[in-house]
Amino acid sequence: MSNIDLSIIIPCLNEEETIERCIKKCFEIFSKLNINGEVIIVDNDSTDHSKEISLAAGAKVVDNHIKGYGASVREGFRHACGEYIMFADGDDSYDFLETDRFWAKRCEGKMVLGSRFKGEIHAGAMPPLHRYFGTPFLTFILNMLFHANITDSQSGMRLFKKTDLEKVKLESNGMEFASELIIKFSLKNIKIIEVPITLYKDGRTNHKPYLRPFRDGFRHLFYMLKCKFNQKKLI
Ligand SMILES: Nc1nc2c(ncn2[C@@H]2O[C@H](COP(=O)(O)OP(=O)(O)O)[C@@H](O)[C@H]2O)c(=O)[nH]1
Ligand SMILES: [Mg+2]
Repeated sequence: MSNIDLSIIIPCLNEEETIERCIKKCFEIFSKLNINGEVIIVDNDSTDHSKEISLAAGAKVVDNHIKGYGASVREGFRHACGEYIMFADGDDSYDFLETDRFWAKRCEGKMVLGSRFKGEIHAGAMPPLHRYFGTPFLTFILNMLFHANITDSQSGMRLFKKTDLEKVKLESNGMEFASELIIKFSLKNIKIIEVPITLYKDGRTNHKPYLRPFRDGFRHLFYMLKCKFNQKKLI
């Protein structure tokens, strides 16, 4: 058995400007909580210095050659040794020092989901289209179809027990992975509890977000409908 309490997974594609700051915050929160933690950076053939910076900052680096946010987080799961697993973005938009809120609520049979809508969204952190339409709309549909009873289905900061993760079979490679995890946990009666979190404007200056609102919005929607039609097979 591993003696790691918490594995933090960070999917990373060319985040050399922000990844070190994220990793440092993870180690800071491990020592504040007095737990054994590991940080796993899942890199998708970054062409900048993300990998070298991550290794120097003390993280484990995993190479993933299947492109996509979902594919990368799932690859991180395969390498995680902790009793609990958390993941969040590497663009410094989520604050890893808020991990204590998740840790305080950790529990077998529950996922702790960070809700930006119950917390604070800083100016410029989320485009108005996502904030006032896309995320509330996808959350509404997901709640309606799967009774998840949440406020932020697209939140990228989540914590759960590794043994709960082992109960679900995941398949998404793209951003629709965010919906897939909520759907599959809900179908297994793993309750989702929310904690308020803060969303900051990301720390990047050299590239735009990877999320493409229309393409990814439709992928979420189609994926939810696909799961609803196949619900019996997924339980
Ligand atoms: N490894 C890997 N990471 C990715 C990929 N796409 C996005 N990411 C990472 O996933 C996180 C979220 O991406 P981001 O562009 O901030 O999405 P948004 O904030 O939802 O618009 C960041 O840490 C990205 O570096 C990918 O294809 N591969
Ligand atoms: Mg981002």
